[in-house]
Amino acid sequence: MSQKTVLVTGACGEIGQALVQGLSQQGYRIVTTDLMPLPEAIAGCSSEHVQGDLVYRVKQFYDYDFDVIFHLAASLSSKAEVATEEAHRINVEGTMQLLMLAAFKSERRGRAVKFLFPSSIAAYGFASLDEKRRAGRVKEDDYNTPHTMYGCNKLYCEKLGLYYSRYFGQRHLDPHPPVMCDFRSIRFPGLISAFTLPSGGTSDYGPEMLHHAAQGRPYACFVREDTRISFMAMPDAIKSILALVDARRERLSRTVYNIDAFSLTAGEFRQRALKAFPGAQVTFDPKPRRQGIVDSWPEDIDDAAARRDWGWEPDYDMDRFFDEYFLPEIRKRYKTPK
Ligand code: AKB
Repeated sequence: MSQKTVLVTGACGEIGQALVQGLSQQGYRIVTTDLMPLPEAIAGCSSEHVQGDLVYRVKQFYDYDFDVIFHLAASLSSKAEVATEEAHRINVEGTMQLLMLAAFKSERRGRAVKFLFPSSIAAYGFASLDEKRRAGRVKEDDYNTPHTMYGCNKLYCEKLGLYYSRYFGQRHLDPHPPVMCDFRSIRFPGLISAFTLPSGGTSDYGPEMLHHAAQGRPYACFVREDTRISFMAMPDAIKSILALVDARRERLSRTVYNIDAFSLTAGEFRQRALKAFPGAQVTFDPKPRRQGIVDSWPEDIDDAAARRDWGWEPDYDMDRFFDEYFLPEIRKRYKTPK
């Protein structure tokens, strides 16, 4: 079988770096793009790196023949709230231009370009904390009322993906409709990597607290102790992307899927940090704006559709996440004694 060529945008971000490593192990030819130069850890995995602002670079990608586009570049929730127009430009314009490229190429070569888009629990929004607590496990089509620019951007891009993969040109009812692109999206919870730190997001308190504790640095958590959302180990996030991209189209009943691993409060994060690193100094100093964002996100996610359609199952529940992934890796990284 010929080697597949893929594009990874936002390759220097947290998901980007882990995904590029995963794709490289699977033998893909990988073209990467990001505002930044590639970090050393993944430089050898990329056959070509295009550095610069994606919105102005997409035209250049019309010369390539990608089998899959992994569009990860984004301005995350906290950052997007302080630079809303810029976030809209990055999150929406960049996605729209790549979807147009995928649609054009799919029709032109008569074979669908797959388009993998990481969406987020930020696509949800609750009117109040009370509503969040009552909602429990949330399904994909419920509470689609995001409170943030980032959440609005993600939800709208999910819809754009559906449009370009089904209805673009309104030729889907033609006797011989053109080949459309194959858009697939996952709504991710907060992600935690032992190797990289997030920046610009609002679920960042989880990984930040753990990385600080492991380094013996004090951490003031910007949300209340009782704040609860879903989290996932980075290896599971990569596993989900690779599984969804490989899933047979006819098995997929939707374009957008929830996935879930475990849910815990900021206070439980602190307990775990103290247990692993007894000298850890974690305090709580809630910041109203960031607190409001996390309060609008679900406590728990219903991922039944992903489990049914493409066999989704996380490898790491909460105990396995700490005991078998995060703590062993982080101790090596920061050389923390057991
Ligand atoms: C963020 O906090 O913005 C992201 C997300 C939950 O999508 N990590």
